[in-house]
Amino acid sequence: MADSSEDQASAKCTNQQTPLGRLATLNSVATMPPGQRILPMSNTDIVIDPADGVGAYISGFDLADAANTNEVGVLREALGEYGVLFFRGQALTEKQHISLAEAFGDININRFFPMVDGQPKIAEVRKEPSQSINIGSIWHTDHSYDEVPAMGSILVSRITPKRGGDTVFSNMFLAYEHLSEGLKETLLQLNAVHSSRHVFGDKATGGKRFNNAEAATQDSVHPMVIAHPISGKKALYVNPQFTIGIKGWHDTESKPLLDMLYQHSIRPEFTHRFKWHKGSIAFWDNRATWHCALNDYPTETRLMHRITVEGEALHPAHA
Ligand SMILES: O=C(O)CCC(=O)C(=O)O
Ligand SMILES: [Fe+2]
Repeated sequence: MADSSEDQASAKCTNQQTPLGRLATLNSVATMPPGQRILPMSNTDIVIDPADGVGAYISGFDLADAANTNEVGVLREALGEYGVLFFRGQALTEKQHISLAEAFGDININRFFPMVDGQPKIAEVRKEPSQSINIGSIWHTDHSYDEVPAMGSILVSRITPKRGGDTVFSNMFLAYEHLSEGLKETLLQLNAVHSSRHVFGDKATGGKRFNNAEAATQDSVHPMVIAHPISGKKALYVNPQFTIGIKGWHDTESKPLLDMLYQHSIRPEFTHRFKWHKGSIAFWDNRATWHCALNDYPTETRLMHRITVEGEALHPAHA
């Protein structure tokens, strides 16, 4: 999430790289563009409207009620297919936010993030005008430094700047799919090393926002191409923030390949830029996407509440 070391500066997302994606609204959902799916459910109609690049806009579903319905499976399946689900016009209390996350699995209490007062299950992602660095400004997938990375996070907008503060997502299914057959075959054989030390450890340069620097000691190794735990689709699983090298390769060998993959993975056609409004929610799957938070609202406060859901061990994809 945070940090802005020189090496990583090029991995920051900027307004220049990220043209405003299609901003589907409930109105545009009603026009039913091609590709849209309507899944009739017991007491509601969930509409899944695939976004450009990555993700899908979901309507016809009240997230405040998620824990009491049997439709969670539809959303889980959509996560495995589209990587991130965008919602508009939701009004979740903190308690409902927690119940929603618990409907998908156990909550992972992030050891580094500050928490919301009185709500240890909710992490606070805040930037005040007095702070120059924001959280998540370098492309990343959360928790890849853990041996069992978290499945995903549900991010709720609490204070939204009048302008700016969008989040950009990138599609790791498409990133993999659009590599050459030769490189795909090579990557299927490789593992990468991920770490939290340089981001959350005591030598991190990202400011004093995070807790428990002494807990940033763990490195983990994951396949460079995973079989997505829900959909089984092949996804590229390295990221500019937390991946520190290819296992068994010298840095001078792995850096050029990783840099190439990083540039490739943020091609505009693989990305979607989500604009936050009151009531907006994004639920992303860490195994299928990267994200990156724009830092373009210097005089305003932005406050998001994030709950992270536990994941499962990752397995390599096979040819
Ligand atoms: O604030 C955002 O848009 C995303 C921040 C981030 O990287 C995260 O919460 O994991
Ligand atoms: Fe993040």
